[in-house]
Amino acid sequence: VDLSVDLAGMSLPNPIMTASGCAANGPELHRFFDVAEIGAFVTKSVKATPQSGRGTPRMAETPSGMLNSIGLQGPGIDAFVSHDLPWLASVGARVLVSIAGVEAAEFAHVAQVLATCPDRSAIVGLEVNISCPNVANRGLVFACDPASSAEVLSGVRAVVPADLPLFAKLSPDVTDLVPIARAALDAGADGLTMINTILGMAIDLDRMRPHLFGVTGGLSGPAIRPVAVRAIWQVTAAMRAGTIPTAPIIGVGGVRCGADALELIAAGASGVQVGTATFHDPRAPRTVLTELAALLAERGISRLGDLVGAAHG
Ligand code: RRO
Repeated sequence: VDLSVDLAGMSLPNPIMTASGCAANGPELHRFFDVAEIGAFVTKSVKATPQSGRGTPRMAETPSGMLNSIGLQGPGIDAFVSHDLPWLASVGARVLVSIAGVEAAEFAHVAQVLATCPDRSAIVGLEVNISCPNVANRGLVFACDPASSAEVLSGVRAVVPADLPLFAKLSPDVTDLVPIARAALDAGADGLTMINTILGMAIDLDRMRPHLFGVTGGLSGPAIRPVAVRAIWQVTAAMRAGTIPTAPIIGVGGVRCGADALELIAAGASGVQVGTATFHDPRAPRTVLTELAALLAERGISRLGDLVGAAHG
């Protein structure tokens, strides 16, 4: 089975990736499987300066998924390019670097440093995280507003070479993703990643207080897979109808097994990220890859591309 994919110039041996934030920047996961075996490694979103994130508790398990209010903890771009990225390059990983910021200029700064750093050749693309539910741009998640989405994407596009693919990571917290997708693509995104976590919260009945220090957090895991399917379907349908430009979609949301990955592919995704499942089983991304290959073989499909968007008929 030929699992190779070309996502807006990102040439990958297979479509499976980690999901941003769920496997830090690699070494922990590499103890469980060779991170160069999956299509790409997606980093925790990196911003301009080091940040310790929000107060604790900032993770909560619910019966239907995981809630987080990490608040963009990370080493900052300088430590990322001097420490984290060289390690990923040394093990042969293809790196999709997730970038973030509190304003458009911060995203552009981080992108510019990456575009000119010594390990640039290990970077296959940038995932522009405009959808963190725990980082508000004047009270608004960038990806819930077309103009804010466009401002970030055009700022990043202006400082990176045309051959560095940009994927805009979108939020599920809007009923219609099409205007946001259009704004991001028109402003210079080459593809879309859907979806980030859904804004939620939980209450600790013993303390009679919100579970998370930050009150609200992002919900992930199996509960949100139908929301990811809806988002991917909605944007793919608009691309097929010609109302927005055609571009590759990376699907993410509650994928635990090969069949889950295939569902996102059938909705229109040509890449698939595995996130929350990694907390239960660190080998999850590698297992999803094996299961997806077996499913395609069972169905007599020789090329993955034949199933992308297949459910649209
Ligand atoms: O760090 C976080 O709190 C976080 C981010 Br940047 C994100 O994009 N999605 C999420 O659920 N948490």
